[in-house]
Amino acid sequence: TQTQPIPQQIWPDDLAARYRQRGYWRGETFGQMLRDRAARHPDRLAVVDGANRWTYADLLARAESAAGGYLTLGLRPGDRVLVQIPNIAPFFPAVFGLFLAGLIPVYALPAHRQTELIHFAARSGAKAMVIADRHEGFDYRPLADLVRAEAPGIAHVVVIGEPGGGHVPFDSLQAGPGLPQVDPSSVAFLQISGGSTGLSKLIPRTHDDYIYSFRESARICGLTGDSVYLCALPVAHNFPMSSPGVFGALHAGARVVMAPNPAAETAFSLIAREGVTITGVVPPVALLWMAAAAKTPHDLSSLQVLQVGGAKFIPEAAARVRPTLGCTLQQVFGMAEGLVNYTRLDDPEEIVTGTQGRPISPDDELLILDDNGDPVPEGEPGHLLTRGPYTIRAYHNDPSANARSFTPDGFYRTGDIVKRLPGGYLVVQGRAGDHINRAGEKISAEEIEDHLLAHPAVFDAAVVSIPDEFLGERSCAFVIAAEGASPRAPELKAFMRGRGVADFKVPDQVVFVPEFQTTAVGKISRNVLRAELRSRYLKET
Ligand code: J2J
Repeated sequence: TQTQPIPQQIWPDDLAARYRQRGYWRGETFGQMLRDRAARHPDRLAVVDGANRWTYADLLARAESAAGGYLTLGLRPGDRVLVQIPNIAPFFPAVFGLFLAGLIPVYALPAHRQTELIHFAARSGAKAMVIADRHEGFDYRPLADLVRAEAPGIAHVVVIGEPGGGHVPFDSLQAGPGLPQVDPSSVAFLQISGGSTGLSKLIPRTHDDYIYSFRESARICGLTGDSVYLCALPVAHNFPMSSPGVFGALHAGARVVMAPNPAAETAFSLIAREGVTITGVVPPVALLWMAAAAKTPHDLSSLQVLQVGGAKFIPEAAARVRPTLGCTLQQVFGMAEGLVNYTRLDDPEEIVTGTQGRPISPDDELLILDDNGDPVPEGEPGHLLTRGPYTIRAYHNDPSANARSFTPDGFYRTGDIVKRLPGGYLVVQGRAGDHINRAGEKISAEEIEDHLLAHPAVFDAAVVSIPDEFLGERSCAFVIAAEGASPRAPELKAFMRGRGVADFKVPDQVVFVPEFQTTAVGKISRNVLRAELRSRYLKET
């Protein structure tokens, strides 16, 4: 099943017809979008990083070379290609090249390591990888070699920068004889899910649905050809990619500035130098920026909008954005599976600081249900389910996750507990599922438990989220040592790193316990156990 083509039709015919008829899906592909922008304003700057300043015409020319080169390597339209590229300008020719060639990027984060990458490669049936040589002190080429050794479907590793042995230099890719027609209703790429249970799932997004989401986001966020968007979070994240993110900026004919990291010093100097007008960050980054701006004055006069999302931004912090940074706050509550909510730029202060916004589309259908699946009264908290013109109907190649995460009539169970205020504004109250939202990075408790259980000195492990003033939540692993063993926290952390997982998944804290006391009799669910451990920990500290 791994190399099966991606299914074409994801929405039922009647809904697809409605989304087209209402002008949401316009039959445009990523490739056409770039060609059109390059034709309309070839000399306008499209993408800037520390080393490059490329116009829309430059970007198209580089993307066309890449597209031809990928096909010359033997890749065929519909093939999946694992992409692990940090915030550098060549991200754009690399992925637009894939789009133009009808190839399907699978976006990994720079933080992912071999265990995650091998899973993405296997689940997607990837035939190639595109990576950067090094970034922020890490060499991605040996990592790609590890992945290739375990994922034999990967025939080529294309490297931006110095290729190293056995790899294809990105700069050697040459335009070829003809590029395929790409169907706008087909899957354009696979995004990675935050991962609520078990391993991350692959999210199939089509040209039609994704372009709708960022075109409309760009309008809601006031982007024009004069806007300058700073990409401060890792570009492969759905938020900086599409809300409105880098693609929304390019759709609007604006300029994208790539920040190598979200540190205040990095971001502030780019804001001043490039005249950045809008950027998006997670709450801990917003807190750091506010602290840095309060300490030393910086020229942030060009910045009009700071978007904050990915995790809950508390009202007290939200209220400090304008006084400290001098710009409008926009809260963003979104998910890579689809639905995105924004506070609007002209909303009153109490909406902007106290809610996580309202949906993009009039055709976003939202249900807020109690534990029995019945609608809650207006203003009461409940489980959020959604479907609509840019929310997926199924994960790629994952029947058991699909059975859990979608209702028979196609609603996605977000796992979020929200309440809805008059006007359709949502307030996020919490999560039903067992994941840790660590500074916007979603970590599955089950995935981490499975890694810890692989250690011979661990008898049992339960991973829970603990409130953290700065990160929002941090991860805490409760561990029962195996008979006769006495593992230490640093040893277990080093063990997890050695297994090749993203560093943000390594537990922040390890607490050794003799047993998991439970009040319930018999076998209890992991969810109940985690809830008990969490409340016991919070009581004791
Ligand atoms: C509370 N929880 C939030 C918020 C997301 C835009 C913005 C964010 C994401 C994202 C995204 C939250 N307050 N403001 O894809 O396009 C939590 C919810 C949600 C989960 C999705 C976008 N904003 N969350 O964060 O796929 O629990 O997408 O279901 O990484 O993050 O995570 P993810």
